[in-house]
Amino acid sequence: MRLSPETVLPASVGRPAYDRSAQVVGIVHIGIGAFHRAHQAVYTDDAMGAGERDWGIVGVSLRSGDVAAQLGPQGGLYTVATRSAAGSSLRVIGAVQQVLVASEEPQAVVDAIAAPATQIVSFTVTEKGYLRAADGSLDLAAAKGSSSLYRFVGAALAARHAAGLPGLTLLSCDNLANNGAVLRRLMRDYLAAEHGGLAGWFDAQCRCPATMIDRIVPATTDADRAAIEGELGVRDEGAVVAEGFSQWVIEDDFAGSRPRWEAVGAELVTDVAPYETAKLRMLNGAHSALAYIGLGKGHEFVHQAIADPEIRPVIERLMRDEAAPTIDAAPGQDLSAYADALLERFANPALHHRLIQIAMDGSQKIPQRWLKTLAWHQRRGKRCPSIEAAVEAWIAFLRGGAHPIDDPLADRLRAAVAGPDPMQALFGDGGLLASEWLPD
Ligand code: CS2
Repeated sequence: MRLSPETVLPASVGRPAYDRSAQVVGIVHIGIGAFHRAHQAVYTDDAMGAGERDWGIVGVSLRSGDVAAQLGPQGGLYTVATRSAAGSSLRVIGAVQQVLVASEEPQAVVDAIAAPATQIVSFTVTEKGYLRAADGSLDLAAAKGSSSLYRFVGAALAARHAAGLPGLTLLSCDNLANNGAVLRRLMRDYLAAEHGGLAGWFDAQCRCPATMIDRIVPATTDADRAAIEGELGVRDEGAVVAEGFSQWVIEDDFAGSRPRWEAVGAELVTDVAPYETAKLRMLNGAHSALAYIGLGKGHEFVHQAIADPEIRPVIERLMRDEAAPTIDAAPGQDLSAYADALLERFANPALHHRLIQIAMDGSQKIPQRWLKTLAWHQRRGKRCPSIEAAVEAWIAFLRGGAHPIDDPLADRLRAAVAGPDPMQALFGDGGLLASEWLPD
């Protein structure tokens, strides 16, 4: 038996506190992976539970049909299992109404974004999904490709413009520095190239707020699905597993209306930068260091690596002495308390967060996680022993052959580390990664 709207759930399991069938779709989300389902969709479910109306979500997968196959037969329902040392709790989320697979039904994706009731298009397409060239500009050839977010959004914006409909808010929820401004620039460049007259309308009618999104969401395993089935009494192929902690900081700059996410825990602010920078350089920077150093020492999970007495001090130093001084904290933002909280979150033994999952796409993650910090200190004549150790561990990982390299630049990375000067080939002038940091 599969989870469905007819399932009678055990009393202990949370469920939508609103009439799902009465909600119109207001959000199209591109990249409906586990992270969206455990984060933004939960806030939106809470907002509708608190009385907000018509913020149903249409999820889009750009390539794979997996999530559509998981959620389609379940009427869009899925479970979020929250896990901590103290125990686990389950909650069924109802915000997602439908999942479309862009490669199979491209026009349906364009129609969903162009629908008059749609106000927001949000994105979790990972760093590489923005299709940037090494210098950060739009890779136009890739952006014209069949699985490019720009193609679908561009066609839908053109349809809205032609129909005299208002613009949209494009909400990037990915771990990029200045994610809103980056998306705005790339989208604008795409429109200028492909939909000539639309760039001016886009500037006037659309908004791209910055966001900082945070919740640790390991990939769901078969063992997770089996455990959740045991508790739920039915099979949920779309279940996701997450830590209890969740944070969402959003720049309050929307084109039309938006759910009152601030009523359910999100922070709507004028400047996201201090939160985003702290998260990228401290949390994500530490994560990537844990991944490469931890894998090098034979660990499998984050909680094991952070418990290693040789690794933990390296990570503490990376966060407190290397990353934190580079951040202009917002009033009331306590970076030392943030580091304490991160160490506790990494140590969560109930969350089996694989280091190899974090090690993926290093070329896309490392610039905003490590290189900005390295450059900041280099400008002041200082070194960062922890991040430098992490860079060495990444190079060893790329050379090692013990793990497959899952990265859009995999072949070029392998060639770079096989050559005589990997540091120069990776980070030096004309190197593979856009870098303000020049190794000695
Ligand atoms: C992780 C992130 O896989 C990774 O690269 O660092 O997914 C991290 O778990 C999230 O950003 C936490 O919010």
